Amino acid sequence: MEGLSTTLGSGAMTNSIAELHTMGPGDTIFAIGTNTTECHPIIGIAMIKAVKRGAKLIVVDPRATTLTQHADVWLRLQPGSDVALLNAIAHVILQNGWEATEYIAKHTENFSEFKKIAARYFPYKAAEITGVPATLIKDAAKIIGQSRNVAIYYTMGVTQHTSGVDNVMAVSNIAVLTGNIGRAKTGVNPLRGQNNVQGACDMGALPDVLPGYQKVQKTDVREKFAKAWGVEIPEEQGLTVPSVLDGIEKGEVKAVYIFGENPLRSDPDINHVKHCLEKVELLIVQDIFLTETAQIADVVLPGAAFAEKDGTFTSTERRVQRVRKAIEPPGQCKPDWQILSELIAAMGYPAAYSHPQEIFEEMRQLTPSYNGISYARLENESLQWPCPTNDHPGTPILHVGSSIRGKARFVPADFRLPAELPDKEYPMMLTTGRVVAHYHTGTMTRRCWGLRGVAPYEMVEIHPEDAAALAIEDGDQISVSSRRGEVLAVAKVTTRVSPGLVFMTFHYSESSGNMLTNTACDPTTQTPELKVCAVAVRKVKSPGVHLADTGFLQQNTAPEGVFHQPALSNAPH
Ligand SMILES: Nc1nc2c(c(=O)[nH]1)N[C@H]1C(S)=C(S)[C@@H](COP(=O)(O)OP(=O)(O)OC[C@H]3O[C@@H](n4cnc5c(=O)[nH]c(N)nc54)[C@H](O)[C@@H]3O)O[C@H]1N2
Ligand SMILES: Nc1nc2c(c(=O)[nH]1)N[C@H]1C(S)=C(S)[C@@H](COP(=O)(O)OP(=O)(O)OC[C@H]3O[C@@H](n4cnc5c(=O)[nH]c(N)nc54)[C@H](O)[C@@H]3O)O[C@H]1N2
Ligand SMILES: [Mo]
Repeated sequence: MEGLSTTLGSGAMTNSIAELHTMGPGDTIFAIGTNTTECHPIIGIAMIKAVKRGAKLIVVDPRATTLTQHADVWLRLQPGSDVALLNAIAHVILQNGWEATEYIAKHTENFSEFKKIAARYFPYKAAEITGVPATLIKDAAKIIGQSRNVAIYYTMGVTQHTSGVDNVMAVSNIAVLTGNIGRAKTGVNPLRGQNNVQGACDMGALPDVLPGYQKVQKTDVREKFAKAWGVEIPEEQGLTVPSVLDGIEKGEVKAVYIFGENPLRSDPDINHVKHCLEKVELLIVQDIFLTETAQIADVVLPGAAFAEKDGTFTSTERRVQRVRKAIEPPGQCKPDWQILSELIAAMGYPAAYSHPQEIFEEMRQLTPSYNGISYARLENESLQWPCPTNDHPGTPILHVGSSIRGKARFVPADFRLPAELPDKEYPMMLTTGRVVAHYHTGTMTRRCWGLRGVAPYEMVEIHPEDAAALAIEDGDQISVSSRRGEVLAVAKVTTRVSPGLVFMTFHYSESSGNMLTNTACDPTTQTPELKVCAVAVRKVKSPGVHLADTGFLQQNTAPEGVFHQPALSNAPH
């Protein structure tokens, strides 16, 4: 299906957030690998409200979250076993004839192949792989198969695996099988993480595409851009992050220019990342703060923050919105577009832009899905792409009447094990993710004393049985180690995780989960398996944690422009 695979390539939601406000009896929300209330709270609250109005909720997550508390069915699977679970759900749907026969006949291809694979995934077999009782798999399949509308939402619990692409395909197979595409309150909806990650991908911040997902390997695409820019466009695809690091190791990558990322905390296996970034000949970092990555850079370029610049952001539902400068950037900071523009000029290309609007105008001429979006229109409204012409109203729902856009292709996949599983030496499984109070590597949120008060240090979730076996009590300082490194953190003894599983974030520099994570990647997207690795846990000392041990007090001197922080004697434990 040209249509659906284009959408998947863009990682965009097929549908719109506001549809959640209209869901109720007869509708189902299928949330898989997403801790929506902590990571997309506005959407998470809309989900819970829909459930209160009578919509059903199915949640697939190895950990208890706020969503699992509201779920009609919670499928508590072993991390990394989603393909087996989803294939078994498809198996039950097919066995009972709940598939959308007419939709499949009209709008899809490769159904017979898919049926063959699904037929092998008996619920009792999937139960052995996933740890989810077969009865619950059948319950979930029944709700999905019999609902009028099913809207699927997924995020990193699905993608951050060596089988990430298979997981995403298995998710969309369920939507296609049940005909839940191209209507309100349905769709395949990956919730994007940052305010403008959708926009960055739309603009070609990916290795293989130019703006608007136009493939760099297509001759006509390269010719179009070459003509507009007056330069030759290389035919070769760019590198993914893991291959940049490999390239440094091999001496093939000489310079790295990082902006808006802190890979020395956000990429797996920090020791390896550090080794590579220290080795590269030239490291340039452009950030709004002097991050760990910036501290080892040869050149630091100070960027301006969101409120200090003009431009547009494209949200997770493909909505392009105008952002307006509210305050002047401090000191020598400049908006990213201006730094890049000056750099291009210094390198001899006469592209002198004076305002982001000029860049937007140039971009939309070359990007069909943005062609009808202009600053003039954005003065009064926001628009969802594709918006091909000046009088086009934008597109809240993709693939309406999907036969026009080509057929949906079933892409069946078999379950594969994660790259690293617990063994004698590292007997527990670690999965990593987020808590509501902090954002990624904490460069911004750990500068807010209120948020630091809510979540001052890493709390490793560990099941009471495991804790008891290791003589660990809630609040003890523990060590978590993997084949790649070791960190100290505080134990949070809780049934949020199952026995054998521990959960950590990557928000805290002094105890970063990424000291431990595995660099094994999905073979297609090179997304690392941040959701599964093997670790060993041991007690370091008790009782309790002292804030000084966590680096919290040392870092507590307020940076310039930040409120001085009150004493934190009553910090939560
Ligand atoms: N507060 C806050 N909000 C954020 C962010 C932040 O750092 N802080 N980051 C933003 C960004 S960039 C992103 S990408 C999103 C991420 O948003 P989410 O993907 O929702 O966040 P995570 O905590 O990474 O993981 C989601 C869930 O996946 C589950 N999980 C782990 N392994 C598996 C598995 O094998 N299968 C399944 N089905 N589930 C699994 C975890 O238990 C967790 O509940 O959040 C965005 N929003
Ligand atoms: N273990 C583990 N690791 C993970 C994940 C996980 O679930 N587990 N999730 C992964 C995911 S989904 C993501 S998205 C990444 C996030 O990884 P990163 O993007 O590396 O993490 P951030 O801390 O958000 O870094 C963003 C940086 O941009 C800076 N910044 C903010 N605004 C601007 C601006 O306007 N201009 C410039 N130039 N800089 C700015 C901030 O100060 C910050 O240093 O982490 C990944 N790493
Ligand atoms: Mo993300």
